[in-house]
Amino acid sequence: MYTLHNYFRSSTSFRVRIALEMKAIAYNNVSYALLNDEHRSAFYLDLNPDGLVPTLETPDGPIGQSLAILEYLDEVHPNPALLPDNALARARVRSLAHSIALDIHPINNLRVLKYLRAEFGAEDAAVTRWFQHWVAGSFEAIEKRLSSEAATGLCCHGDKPGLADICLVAQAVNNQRFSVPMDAYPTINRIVSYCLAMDAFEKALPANQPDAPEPG
Ligand SMILES: N[C@@H](CCC(=O)N[C@@H](CS)C(=O)NCC(=O)O)C(=O)O
Repeated sequence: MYTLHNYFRSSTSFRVRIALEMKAIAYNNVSYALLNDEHRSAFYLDLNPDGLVPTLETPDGPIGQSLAILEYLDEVHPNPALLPDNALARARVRSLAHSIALDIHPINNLRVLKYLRAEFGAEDAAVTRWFQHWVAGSFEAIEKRLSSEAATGLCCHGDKPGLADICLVAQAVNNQRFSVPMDAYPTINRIVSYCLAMDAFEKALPANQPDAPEPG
Protein backbone atom coordinates (compact mmCIF):
# COMPACT_ATOMS: atom_id res chain seq x y z
CA MET A 1 0.00 0.00 0.00
CA TYR A 2 1.27 3.44 -0.92
CA THR A 3 1.14 6.52 1.29
CA LEU A 4 0.97 9.91 -0.39
CA HIS A 5 2.36 12.76 1.71
CA ASN A 6 0.72 15.82 0.21
CA TYR A 7 -1.38 18.96 0.61
CA PHE A 8 -4.77 19.55 -0.96
CA ARG A 9 -3.84 22.83 -2.66
CA SER A 10 -0.41 21.76 -3.90
CA SER A 11 -0.44 21.40 -7.68
CA THR A 12 2.47 18.94 -7.60
CA SER A 13 0.47 16.78 -5.18
CA PHE A 14 -2.57 17.15 -7.44
CA ARG A 15 -0.52 15.71 -10.32
CA VAL A 16 0.26 12.55 -8.37
CA ARG A 17 -3.31 12.19 -7.07
CA ILE A 18 -4.59 12.30 -10.66
CA ALA A 19 -2.23 9.49 -11.71
CA LEU A 20 -3.15 7.36 -8.68
CA GLU A 21 -6.84 7.81 -9.51
CA MET A 22 -6.34 7.14 -13.24
CA LYS A 23 -4.55 3.92 -12.45
CA ALA A 24 -7.08 3.02 -9.69
CA ILE A 25 -4.31 2.64 -7.10
CA ALA A 26 -5.48 2.78 -3.48
CA TYR A 27 -3.34 4.91 -1.16
CA ASN A 28 -3.19 6.39 2.33
CA ASN A 29 -3.36 10.16 2.38
CA VAL A 30 -1.21 12.13 4.86
CA SER A 31 -1.53 15.87 4.61
CA TYR A 32 0.82 18.69 5.60
CA ALA A 33 -0.44 22.22 6.14
CA LEU A 34 2.20 24.10 4.13
CA LEU A 35 1.12 27.45 5.57
CA ASN A 36 2.00 26.09 9.05
CA ASP A 37 5.35 24.77 7.78
CA GLU A 38 4.40 21.18 8.59
CA HIS A 39 6.54 20.11 5.63
CA ARG A 40 9.59 21.49 7.44
CA SER A 41 9.18 19.14 10.44
CA ALA A 42 12.08 16.81 11.31
CA PHE A 43 9.85 13.84 10.49
CA TYR A 44 9.06 15.06 6.98
CA LEU A 45 12.59 16.25 6.22
CA ASP A 46 13.80 12.80 7.11
CA LEU A 47 11.37 11.35 4.56
CA ASN A 48 12.09 14.00 1.91
CA PRO A 49 15.13 16.23 2.50
CA ASP A 50 13.83 18.68 -0.17
CA GLY A 51 11.11 19.62 2.32
CA LEU A 52 8.56 19.83 -0.51
CA VAL A 53 5.37 17.85 -1.15
CA PRO A 54 4.54 15.38 -2.53
CA THR A 55 6.38 12.29 -1.38
CA LEU A 56 5.12 8.87 -2.32
CA GLU A 57 6.04 6.29 0.27
CA THR A 58 6.31 2.87 -1.33
CA PRO A 59 6.87 -0.43 0.50
CA ASP A 60 10.50 -0.14 -0.68
CA GLY A 61 11.11 3.46 0.32
CA PRO A 62 10.03 7.05 -0.35
CA ILE A 63 10.14 8.92 -3.69
CA GLY A 64 10.18 12.70 -3.93
CA GLN A 65 9.63 14.92 -7.01
CA SER A 66 6.25 14.60 -8.68
CA LEU A 67 7.58 13.84 -12.18
CA ALA A 68 9.77 11.05 -10.82
CA ILE A 69 6.76 9.68 -8.92
CA LEU A 70 4.59 9.82 -12.05
CA GLU A 71 7.16 7.97 -14.14
CA TYR A 72 7.65 5.39 -11.36
CA LEU A 73 3.90 4.77 -11.16
CA ASP A 74 3.76 4.46 -14.93
CA GLU A 75 6.53 1.86 -14.96
CA VAL A 76 5.10 -0.20 -12.10
CA HIS A 77 1.42 0.20 -13.04
CA PRO A 78 1.50 0.61 -16.83
CA ASN A 79 -2.27 0.77 -17.42
CA PRO A 80 -3.46 3.23 -18.46
CA ALA A 81 -0.17 4.59 -19.77
CA LEU A 82 0.83 8.19 -19.06
CA LEU A 83 3.29 8.24 -21.95
CA PRO A 84 2.84 7.21 -25.60
CA ASP A 85 4.67 4.25 -27.04
CA ASN A 86 7.10 5.91 -29.44
CA ALA A 87 10.14 7.94 -28.53
CA LEU A 88 9.29 11.12 -30.44
CA ALA A 89 5.76 11.19 -29.03
CA ARG A 90 7.10 10.62 -25.52
CA ALA A 91 9.49 13.53 -26.02
CA ARG A 92 6.58 15.74 -27.14
CA VAL A 93 4.51 14.86 -24.09
CA ARG A 94 7.46 15.35 -21.75
CA SER A 95 8.33 18.69 -23.33
CA LEU A 96 4.78 19.98 -22.77
CA ALA A 97 4.84 18.70 -19.19
CA HIS A 98 8.25 20.26 -18.58
CA SER A 99 7.10 23.70 -19.79
CA ILE A 100 4.85 23.66 -16.76
CA ALA A 101 6.69 21.54 -14.23
CA LEU A 102 10.19 22.90 -14.87
CA ASP A 103 9.56 26.40 -16.21
CA ILE A 104 6.45 27.74 -14.47
CA HIS A 105 6.12 25.86 -11.21
CA PRO A 106 9.55 26.35 -9.59
CA ILE A 107 9.41 30.16 -9.81
CA ASN A 108 5.77 30.37 -8.69
CA ASN A 109 6.12 27.99 -5.75
CA LEU A 110 5.03 29.00 -2.25
CA ARG A 111 8.58 29.46 -0.94
CA VAL A 112 9.43 31.79 -3.85
CA LEU A 113 6.29 33.89 -3.30
CA LYS A 114 7.02 34.02 0.44
CA TYR A 115 10.57 35.16 -0.29
CA LEU A 116 9.32 37.93 -2.58
CA ARG A 117 7.14 39.16 0.26
CA ALA A 118 9.67 38.78 3.07
CA GLU A 119 12.86 39.95 1.35
CA PHE A 120 11.59 42.38 -1.27
CA GLY A 121 8.46 43.74 0.43
CA ALA A 122 6.20 42.54 -2.40
CA GLU A 123 2.50 43.15 -1.66
CA ASP A 124 -0.34 40.83 -2.79
CA ALA A 125 -0.81 42.70 -6.10
CA ALA A 126 2.88 42.39 -6.99
CA VAL A 127 2.95 38.70 -6.08
CA THR A 128 -0.12 38.12 -8.26
CA ARG A 129 1.55 39.96 -11.16
CA TRP A 130 4.65 37.82 -10.74
CA PHE A 131 2.60 34.61 -10.78
CA GLN A 132 0.54 35.69 -13.80
CA HIS A 133 3.64 36.82 -15.72
CA TRP A 134 5.41 33.46 -15.48
CA VAL A 135 2.28 31.49 -16.33
CA ALA A 136 1.63 33.63 -19.41
CA GLY A 137 5.16 33.08 -20.76
CA SER A 138 4.71 29.32 -20.91
CA PHE A 139 0.95 29.17 -21.53
CA GLU A 140 1.30 31.28 -24.71
CA ALA A 141 3.85 28.79 -26.02
CA ILE A 142 1.81 25.75 -24.95
CA GLU A 143 -1.34 27.17 -26.56
CA LYS A 144 0.59 27.79 -29.79
CA ARG A 145 1.86 24.23 -29.79
CA LEU A 146 -1.40 22.54 -28.83
CA SER A 147 -3.45 24.52 -31.36
CA SER A 148 -1.07 23.92 -34.27
CA GLU A 149 0.44 20.46 -33.81
CA ALA A 150 -1.29 17.52 -35.48
CA ALA A 151 -0.70 15.22 -32.49
CA THR A 152 -3.07 17.23 -30.29
CA GLY A 153 -6.46 15.57 -29.90
CA LEU A 154 -9.13 15.73 -27.25
CA CYS A 155 -6.12 15.74 -24.91
CA CYS A 156 -2.61 17.16 -25.23
CA HIS A 157 -1.50 14.08 -27.15
CA GLY A 158 -4.24 12.13 -28.86
CA ASP A 159 -7.51 11.42 -27.12
CA LYS A 160 -6.31 9.84 -23.86
CA PRO A 161 -5.02 11.86 -20.93
CA GLY A 162 -1.38 11.47 -19.94
CA LEU A 163 1.58 13.20 -18.33
CA ALA A 164 1.11 16.52 -20.15
CA ASP A 165 -2.61 16.71 -19.32
CA ILE A 166 -1.89 15.96 -15.67
CA CYS A 167 0.56 18.87 -15.43
CA LEU A 168 -1.66 21.18 -17.50
CA VAL A 169 -4.81 20.58 -15.47
CA ALA A 170 -3.00 20.97 -12.13
CA GLN A 171 -1.50 24.27 -13.29
CA ALA A 172 -4.78 25.55 -14.76
CA VAL A 173 -6.63 24.85 -11.50
CA ASN A 174 -3.84 26.54 -9.52
CA ASN A 175 -4.10 29.57 -11.82
CA GLN A 176 -7.61 30.21 -10.51
CA ARG A 177 -6.20 31.19 -7.10
CA PHE A 178 -4.20 33.97 -8.77
CA SER A 179 -6.96 35.03 -11.19
CA VAL A 180 -4.78 34.27 -14.22
CA PRO A 181 -6.60 35.49 -17.35
CA MET A 182 -7.31 32.39 -19.48
CA ASP A 183 -9.21 33.82 -22.49
CA ALA A 184 -6.16 33.68 -24.75
CA TYR A 185 -5.87 29.90 -24.38
CA PRO A 186 -8.91 28.26 -26.03
CA THR A 187 -7.16 24.96 -26.76
CA ILE A 188 -5.79 24.69 -23.23
CA ASN A 189 -9.25 25.52 -21.84
CA ARG A 190 -10.89 22.88 -24.04
CA ILE A 191 -8.44 20.17 -22.93
CA VAL A 192 -8.66 21.13 -19.26
CA SER A 193 -12.48 20.99 -19.35
CA TYR A 194 -12.38 17.65 -21.13
CA CYS A 195 -10.04 16.16 -18.51
CA LEU A 196 -11.88 17.64 -15.54
CA ALA A 197 -15.03 15.88 -16.70
CA MET A 198 -13.27 12.56 -15.98
CA ASP A 199 -13.67 10.92 -12.58
CA ALA A 200 -9.94 10.57 -11.93
CA PHE A 201 -9.31 14.29 -12.37
CA GLU A 202 -12.41 15.28 -10.45
CA LYS A 203 -11.60 13.06 -7.46
CA ALA A 204 -8.06 14.43 -7.33
CA LEU A 205 -9.17 18.09 -7.26
CA PRO A 206 -7.93 20.17 -4.31
CA ALA A 207 -11.51 20.85 -3.17
CA ASN A 208 -12.22 17.11 -2.95
CA GLN A 209 -9.39 16.27 -0.56
CA PRO A 210 -9.86 15.41 3.13
CA ASP A 211 -7.70 18.37 4.24
CA ALA A 212 -9.61 20.93 2.13
CA PRO A 213 -11.67 23.42 4.15
CA GLU A 214 -15.44 23.02 4.13
CA PRO A 215 -16.98 25.11 1.31
CA GLY A 216 -18.67 28.34 2.28
N1 LIG B 1 9.76 19.85 -8.22
C1 LIG B 1 8.97 19.43 -7.09
C2 LIG B 1 8.32 20.65 -6.49
C3 LIG B 1 7.53 20.31 -5.25
C4 LIG B 1 6.97 21.58 -4.63
O1 LIG B 1 7.54 22.66 -4.78
N2 LIG B 1 5.86 21.45 -3.90
C5 LIG B 1 5.27 22.60 -3.29
C6 LIG B 1 3.77 22.50 -3.27
S1 LIG B 1 3.09 22.56 -4.90
C7 LIG B 1 5.77 22.74 -1.87
O2 LIG B 1 5.98 21.76 -1.18
N3 LIG B 1 5.96 23.98 -1.44
C8 LIG B 1 6.38 24.25 -0.11
C9 LIG B 1 7.18 25.47 -0.03
O3 LIG B 1 7.37 26.15 -1.04
O4 LIG B 1 7.63 25.78 1.10
C10 LIG B 1 7.93 18.39 -7.53
O5 LIG B 1 7.54 18.41 -8.70
O6 LIG B 1 7.52 17.56 -6.71
